[in-house]
Formats: sequence, C-alpha cells, structure tokens
Amino acid sequence: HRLVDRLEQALDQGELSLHYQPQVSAMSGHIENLEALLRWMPTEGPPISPTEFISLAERSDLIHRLGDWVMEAACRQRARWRDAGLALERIDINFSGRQMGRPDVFERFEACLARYDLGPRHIGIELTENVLIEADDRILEELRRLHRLGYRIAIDDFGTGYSSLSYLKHFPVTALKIDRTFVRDAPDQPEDRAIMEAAVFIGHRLGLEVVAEGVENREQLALIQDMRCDLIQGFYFFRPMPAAEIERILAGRVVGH
Ligand code: G
Ligand code: G
Ligand code: MN
Ligand code: NA
Repeated sequence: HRLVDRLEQALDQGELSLHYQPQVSAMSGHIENLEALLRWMPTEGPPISPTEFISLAERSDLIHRLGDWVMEAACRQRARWRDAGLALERIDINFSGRQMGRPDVFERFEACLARYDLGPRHIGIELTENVLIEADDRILEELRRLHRLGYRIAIDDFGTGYSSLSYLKHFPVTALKIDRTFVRDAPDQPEDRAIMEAAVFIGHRLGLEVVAEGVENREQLALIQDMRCDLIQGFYFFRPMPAAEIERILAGRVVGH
C-alpha cells in the first residue's frame, strides 16, 4: 500500500508531530491535563487525517512503531515541561486495539517513562470502550497492575461501544470520557441529555472522573456544568495545538515541580 510506505517514510523524516488538546476543570476553567493527538503534515501536500493513517497503520505492525513514537514524544515533552516548571498534570496518550495486543506494550510504556524519570501523575492512558471489551485476561491484568501503581486510565468515546455497563465493574479505570456525539446533540435532544446525565451519575457513583468531550459552544458548556462533569475538552476552550502554543498559554503559570 502506497500510503503505508509514505507513513513509514514520514516517521523517518520527521513529518509526524504531536498536538496537545487541553482538558479544563469544569469548575475553574483551569487547564489540568492534555490529550496527545498525532498529526501528519507531509512536507509536500495537505495534512493527512489521523483517523485515516492510524486505521491504516493498525492493519500492520507499523502501528507499533507509531505507538512507540507517540510514547517517546509525549514523555520527552512531559519531562521538558516538568523541568520548565509548567503548571500541568498529565499528558494522556491513546492506545489502539492492535497496540494492546503486543505482549510487551506496557513494559515499553513503563520503560519509556522511566527513561525520563516520569511516573503515574505525568502520563495517562486512553482506551476506547471496544478496546477494553476486547482485552484478554493478560491485558486486563497489566491494566490492573498499572491502576494499582496509580496510573490514570480513561475510557474514550464512552457510550458508543458495543458494551454492556457491567464491564465497568471489572475494568481498572479512573475516568469516563463521554463521547462528543452526545455533547453535540444534548442542547436539542432530550435523549442525549438523558444519556449524559446517566453517564455522569454512574461515573461518579463508581468513583470515576467524568470528562465531556467536544464542547463547542456556550449552550453545551452550560448543560455540562449543570450536570457536574469534572473536566471539559473541546474547541470552545482549546483546539489541539502544537507544543509551542501550549507553552505560550501556560507561560506565567509556573509552579515548583
Ligand atoms: O485528533 P483527531 O480528532 O483528528 O483524532 C482522530 C482520531 O485519531 C481519534 O479517534 C484519536 O483517538 C485518534 N488518535 C489521535 N492520536 C492518536 C495516537 O497517538 N494513537 C492512537 N492510537 N490514536 C490516536
Ligand atoms: O477519539 P478521541 O477522543 O481520542 O479523539 C479526540 C478527537 O476529538 C480529536 O481528533 C480532536 O481533534 C477532536 N475534538 C476535540 N474537541 C472537539 C470539539 O470540540 N469538536 C469536534 N468536532 N471535535 C473535537
Ligand atoms: Mn482520546
Ligand atoms: Na473520544
């Protein structure tokens, strides 16, 4: 496949980068965490959508190289920001299904953090519902181990997977990210509002942090604040941005560690 070959070259030639989208506290509006989002900007031609090239990479072992690259880049950046004293909690990174199938995926994850002297409060993990459902016992045991160590594990796109709620009993997670389709439709659709309210309720009853994704306007924001979501991620506050822009925004908010 031509695009796969191009992607492999892009990795070698530095055409990939991470953008970071802030998650703000629903109470204070302060930036707490960042989600790392992969970007491919070829030196020639328009940017290529991550949905397109990640699903393509998923069909081969290239996803592992890509996953390693993301981990390394996110850790390097987090360590840099720690050393600069930037007021910031975690950078969360996305893991896809095939990545989780690699037996040493979390060994590599922890080794990567260790190289930069980072720990559970610096880097978190996002997994979609479907990835969690399909995880085998070995993967779940690894996730439980990371959870016990204090790593934050978020369920991405919550509410859209082929899942039953019972899986919430068994999975070592710390946060739900309510899928942005619910947020998008909530102002006009009572059903979407109802599902969101239920998700916030169940999340909080299970001791989980609840994140609303895809907040784009004041109307959605007001609804979400009424529902007592904990964190908000969406274009209304911030788009995914290059590291330099994050630094500009966080500049002046320097703390001691
Ligand atoms: O940033 P954007 O909304 O265009 O991302 C599109 C999709 O690509 C999202 O589902 C997101 O989770 C996924 N994605 C972005 N970066 C990464 C990454 O580093 N690893 C994986 N596995 N998925 C990613
Ligand atoms: O699937 P996942 O949640 O990992 O991917 C996050 C994706 O959501 C990114 O591609 C990001 O660009 C996108 N996103 C973040 N905030 C908004 C928003 O407010 N509106 C829309 N339409 N997309 C958003
Ligand atoms: Mn995500
Ligand atoms: Na999501």
